[in-house]
Amino acid sequence: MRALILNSGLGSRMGVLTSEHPKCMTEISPRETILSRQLRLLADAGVDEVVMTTGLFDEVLVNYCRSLELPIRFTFVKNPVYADTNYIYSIYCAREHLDDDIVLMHGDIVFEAEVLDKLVASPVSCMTVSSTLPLPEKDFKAVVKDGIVQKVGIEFFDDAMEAQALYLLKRNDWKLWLDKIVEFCEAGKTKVYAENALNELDGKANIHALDVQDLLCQEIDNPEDLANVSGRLKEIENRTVYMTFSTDIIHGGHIQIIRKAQKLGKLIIGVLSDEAVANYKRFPLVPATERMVMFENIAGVYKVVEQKTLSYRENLEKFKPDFVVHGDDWVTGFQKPVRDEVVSILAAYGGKLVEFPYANDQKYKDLDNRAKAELSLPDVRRSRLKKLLEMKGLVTVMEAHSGITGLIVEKTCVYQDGGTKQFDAMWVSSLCDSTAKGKPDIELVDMTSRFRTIDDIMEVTTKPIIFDGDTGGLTEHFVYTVRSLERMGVSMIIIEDKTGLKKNSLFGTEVQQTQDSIENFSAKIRAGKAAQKTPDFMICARIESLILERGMDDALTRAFAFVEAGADAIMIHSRKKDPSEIKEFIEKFRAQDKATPIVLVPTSFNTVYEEEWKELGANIIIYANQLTRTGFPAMQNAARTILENHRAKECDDTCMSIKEIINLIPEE
Ligand code: SPV
Ligand code: MG
Repeated sequence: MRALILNSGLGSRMGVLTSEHPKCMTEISPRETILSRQLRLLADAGVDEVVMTTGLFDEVLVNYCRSLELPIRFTFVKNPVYADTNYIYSIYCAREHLDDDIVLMHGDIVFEAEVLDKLVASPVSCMTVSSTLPLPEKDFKAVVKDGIVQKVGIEFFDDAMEAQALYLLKRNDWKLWLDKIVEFCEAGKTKVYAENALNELDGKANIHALDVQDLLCQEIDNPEDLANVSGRLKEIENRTVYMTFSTDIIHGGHIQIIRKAQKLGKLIIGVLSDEAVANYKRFPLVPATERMVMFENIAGVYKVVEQKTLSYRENLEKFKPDFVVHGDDWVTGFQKPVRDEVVSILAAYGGKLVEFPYANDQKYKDLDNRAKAELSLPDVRRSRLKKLLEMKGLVTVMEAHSGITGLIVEKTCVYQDGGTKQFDAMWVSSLCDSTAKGKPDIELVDMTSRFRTIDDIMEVTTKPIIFDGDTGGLTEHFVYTVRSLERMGVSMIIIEDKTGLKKNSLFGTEVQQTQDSIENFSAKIRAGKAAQKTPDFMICARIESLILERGMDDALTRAFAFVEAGADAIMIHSRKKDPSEIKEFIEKFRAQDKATPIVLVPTSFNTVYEEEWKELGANIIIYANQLTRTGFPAMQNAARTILENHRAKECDDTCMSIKEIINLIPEE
């Protein structure tokens, strides 16, 4: 596709403005002339070849075009008799260069980018018309029948629409018109409009009316037109456009949509905060501050701001952009509530949502998968728990004891109030790991087997892992456990201050359990801290004083001693339904220690909401066994139902469909 721009005219109605250069070089804004704007928009629309007819001041014009340094190849054709002919003859002079689809425009037309984009995207030949503007007395009007332009001229008023000499002409349609132009010129009819030749075709050139309504598309004939258009341009150039990005890599698809958005106005980019990204898709590989810098350095981006939540509300109310741009992928699915909110906020102040087709390109998906794969590497995974704690203050953790339960924790996501929520990390529980193996929770399942479970989970997930290390075993063994876990990419081990044959804490005092001495346990923590190789790995000391009914003071004394010994976090446990003792512990601990993370396993005391725990000063909430406790009853029920019914049909309704299983476990 190439453009044909007609610039042979004298532009005499512009007065002194055209005394030294052709009309197309008239300034319409502090930075642009009619022509430089046309050429820039053509280049942006992908038109890289321009045939330009010239006349008076042709040298000035040629030099000017070259000085613009646009990615456009020019062919200049001078109409030698420009003063005595109309542009029909200029086209005739240029005819050898026009065997292509053509964007034809007069050199004095100013239009906004959307008009040209619509024109260039049209699958059929078309002429820009407006159904909303009044019919001009002396300018072009198009007679339109069934959407097809029949006649163009200043004399038609019936069935006519305001029209501008801005066309897209598909090669075959254009050939019909061009042949007529040649016929006219060779018969000496050179002082008429090229449209007079078109009118002889009576609509056979198949030029459709492209209704651009109130979009700017206007010729400049005189100084009044110039003032009017310059005013419109100022208003257009002050329009703002808002887009949100959560990506940590910028690829061609992003640049494409940014370029489209920039055509609508000054582009403000909202970079989604780390916390919002972590909740909404996955932990960001690049922090928000750096992602903002990335976008600031894209040419033509007007402003970059942080968007704290998935909801656009705060930034839309602050910046009141004229447009919000998004891919059309959020029309359905989990982002729909966010979109609905955007639509209603825009409606309140007259903004507009513009949706472009989503670039569902495999190569971009592969890029994202590569980034995701990086999150599962040991170093990257290990360090993320600390980062999440810093970022969110409260981290939620769900139990996983196998690849499939790991995947459930990895992928389960809920959409609430225009936001998203997913678990931050996984807990490899001794109770659930033992139960899955049909063994009691008494440190019977050995470390090799526990590591195997971690490996199964790690192979299919990316989220950080907290490992239930029971008592940690002998100090001499514990140091090796620390190093092995660290090497694997586990983020934290929690060890409890008990010795001898460990029993699950939820038995409480019903079974014989021995609490370790503060000295011994502190020594174990110290040895573990000395053994680890990276600053990322965390050792959490779990205090069993409340479980074993040794009192609050004992719990607190131990907590402070273990922090002193180097513990990176404290877990306080209780098996009471009433959360009071846990709340009391947090309050008393926080009175002296504001920083050390507090870990809770609210299995028994399960009535408190996460937000309240956060306010009280807790930092990690572990849902320690709910997948195990819901999964196995469902299995027992299925087994019983089949036995009772002597067939599987009755249990079918309670089964996950094969399709769901397949989706849960994708093939790589
Ligand atoms: C586990 O999940 O194995 C735990 C937490 O240690 S609890 O069962 O509450 O002791
Ligand atoms: Mg345990």
